[in-house]
Amino acid sequence: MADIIERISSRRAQVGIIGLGYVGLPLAMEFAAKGLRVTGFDVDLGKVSGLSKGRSHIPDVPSRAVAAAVKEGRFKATNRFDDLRRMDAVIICVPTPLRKTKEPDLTFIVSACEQVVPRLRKGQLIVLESTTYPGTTRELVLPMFEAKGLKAGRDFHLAFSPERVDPANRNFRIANTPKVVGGHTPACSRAAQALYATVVERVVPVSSTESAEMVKLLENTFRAVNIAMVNELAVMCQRLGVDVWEIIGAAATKPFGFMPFYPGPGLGGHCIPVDPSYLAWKMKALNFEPRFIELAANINSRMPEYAVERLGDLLNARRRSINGSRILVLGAAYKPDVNDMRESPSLDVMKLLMDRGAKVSYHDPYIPSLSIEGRRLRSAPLTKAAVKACDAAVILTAHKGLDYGMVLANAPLVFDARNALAGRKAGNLVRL
Ligand code: SAJ
Repeated sequence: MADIIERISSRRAQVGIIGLGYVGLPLAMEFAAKGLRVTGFDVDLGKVSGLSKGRSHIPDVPSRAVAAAVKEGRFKATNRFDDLRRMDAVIICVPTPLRKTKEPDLTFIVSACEQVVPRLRKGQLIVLESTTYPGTTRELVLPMFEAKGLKAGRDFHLAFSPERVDPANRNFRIANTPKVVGGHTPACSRAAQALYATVVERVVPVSSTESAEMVKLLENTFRAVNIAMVNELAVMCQRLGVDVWEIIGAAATKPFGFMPFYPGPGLGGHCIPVDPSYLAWKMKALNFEPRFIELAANINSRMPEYAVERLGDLLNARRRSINGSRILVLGAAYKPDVNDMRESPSLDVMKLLMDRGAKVSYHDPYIPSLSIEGRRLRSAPLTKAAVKACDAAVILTAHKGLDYGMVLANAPLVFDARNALAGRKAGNLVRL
């Protein structure tokens, strides 16, 4: 089995990546840039044909990088999973969403593994990157792979390595983000470490696949819980009549023992609102009540309503009601400077406003159109006329580059739920 390490270090290894999304495609490009031949596998024929023509569908991956890798034969995209047989290493980067019941949805992992099983052969290394509950690799993936009689650690290698891709992050890319790796056996760990050492500056081995799975859940539960704490702090500060943004800003001057998080109209994205629920589900199956996770989810999920209640009070103070008011929402994406709306609290806020009879329009340079309960909206140009015509402008996602000063100068009321207008004071400006 040492062969795979030799093939990796001599750059003769072929790397297969299943799932060419915001995790898989950047990873494929990194391996290709380091001289390994990469085959990307995806069930989405649109993605496969676009990539084959050198077109990227991931904002963080320029099309010119894809086109060059395809042209030089370092990367190819396919939906022919039989090619998995030829891979020395296979990395599974498929989504792990939640079902409506808030339970883990492992269908993508299972179908990816079902594609691997008939092609699994001696000498291969299989790595799961999809965020999942501790035990998934050992309890679900391993039996599928060993069912044919091959043994992990002897005939093939199996590892878990959590993805740490942060969309739109200009400072931390794959190469300079340490990569945690947990092998099913020490030999599996060595093989996985050798693989990732070709693309990241620092590989961080941990003792098992469960440890690696749990590291990722700690990272993202840490964020969800701390964001919930400052969201609750925002409600407290409102009751106390103090400015939560001032409080956090001042606390953040503490050079040790503090890390600022900021309140908002809710918690979006496909990681932070989702990952802790995978841990909660596993712990409840072990008869353990994950109180922190559930409390954080409860607080975070109530923030859209809280933001709408606050706006209602502000309009009421101006002798207007939400019903019939023209509300201009700024920012539909789940976080600044991305074009992703998954779990975006902005959508929850817009729906709540519509349910209360508001006439809602929105502006988001990253989101040209969206639909809420079947109602299609297009991003309105952010003009002085549009701002003057609304009864309130509501900042829900603080994209860089928007002219918030123009909004403040022209809107009758600005409800700034993200402190986009930090430091500004005006009679028509109210913060969350
Ligand atoms: N949010 C707040 N207050 C905060 C920080 C975030 O309300 O102080 C909200 C955001 O508006 C967003 C949601 O939380 O709606 C998630 O924001 P995020 O900054 O955590 O962004 P994500 O979802 O892209 O998280 C990713 C994660 N990366 C991976 O899972 C590999 C996370 O682990 C990273 O820490 C995070 O990026 C990051 O640091 O930006």
